[in-house]
Formats: sequence, structure tokens, C-alpha cells
Amino acid sequence: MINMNIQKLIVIIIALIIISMSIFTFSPYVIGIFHSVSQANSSQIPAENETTQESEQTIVQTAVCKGNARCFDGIITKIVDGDTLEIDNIPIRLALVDAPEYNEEGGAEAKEFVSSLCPVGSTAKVDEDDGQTEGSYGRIIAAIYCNKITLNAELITNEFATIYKEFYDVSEFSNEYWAKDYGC
Ligand SMILES: [Ca+2]
Ligand SMILES: [Ca+2]
Repeated sequence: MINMNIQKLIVIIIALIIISMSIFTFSPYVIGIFHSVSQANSSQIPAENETTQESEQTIVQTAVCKGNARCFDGIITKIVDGDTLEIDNIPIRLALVDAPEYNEEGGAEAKEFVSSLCPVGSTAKVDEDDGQTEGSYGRIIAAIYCNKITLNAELITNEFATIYKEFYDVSEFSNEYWAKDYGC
């Protein structure tokens, strides 16, 4: 009777050793799998600052593009001056807006104004001017929406820039309030 129990005990111990050895051998893989699963999960759950960016993005996406020309969302990567900036490194010229060059009088202020409204890193929507799809010196001519505002409108109405009258008869945005009230 006692012998039987000892035999059983030995079998159990050997089984336990085999099980623990196999766990030890395979644990790196198991941990690796769990790690990748938890990473995948954590990337689905936005951290607090990502939530802010996401809501900004939602606001940008609610801005509706006019016409059929290019329309895309991106991140502001550079502000050149009051009427030119880069979104996803693509140069954009603000439609109907003429701000002074950076080295001209009022140029630095206009650039600073753009930075204060839509700093580098902001999410923005680009609505290409359907009347000026040929662009300007390699830049897309567009209206830009960011942080709930239309950048073109803010520059004009706050008098950091004037209406580019030369193009108001071809521009898609000539009938916008900011264009009509300030010269179109
Ligand atoms: Ca358009
Ligand atoms: Ca200019």
C-alpha cells in the first residue's frame, strides 16, 4: 500500500518536473505573445493627449471641402509666412490671401498670427481652390481649416493680410463672406 503511494508520488513529481520544464522552455514565446497582444490593445486605447488630437481631427473632418479638387487632412509641418505653409511637407498657398513676405513690414506679425492659430503640429484640412488647380510656384492654392477656424478668413478679417484681388474672378472662394466683405 505504502509502496503504491510512493510510486504514485514519484510519478506525480516527475510529471510536475516535465510540466514546469516545458513552461520554462516555452515561456519566452508565451510572454512574447502576451506582450504583442497587450501592445496591440494599448495602441487601440488612446492616451489622454492622443484623445485631444483625435477630437481636433474630428473638428477638422467636420469642415466640408467645396468642389472636386484635392481635399485632404494633414499635419502642419512648417509655416513659411502669412500666406504660405506646409502640410505633410506639401507647400500650400492660401487662396485669395496676400500677406507681406516675411522680411517685409508686417510679415513677421502675419507669420506669428498663423502660428498662434494653427501651430506646427496642428491637424488641418486642405480644400484646394477648384478655380486655381494649376497652383502657384509648386504650391497648392487652397483654403485651410484648423482648430475650428478658416485660416484664410482669420488673416483677412484680422487684417494681417489683404485679398488677392487678381484672382477673385476665378477663385472658388470669391463668394465666401471673408472674401466679399474685404474686397471681392
Ligand atoms: Ca475645393
Ligand atoms: Ca505674399
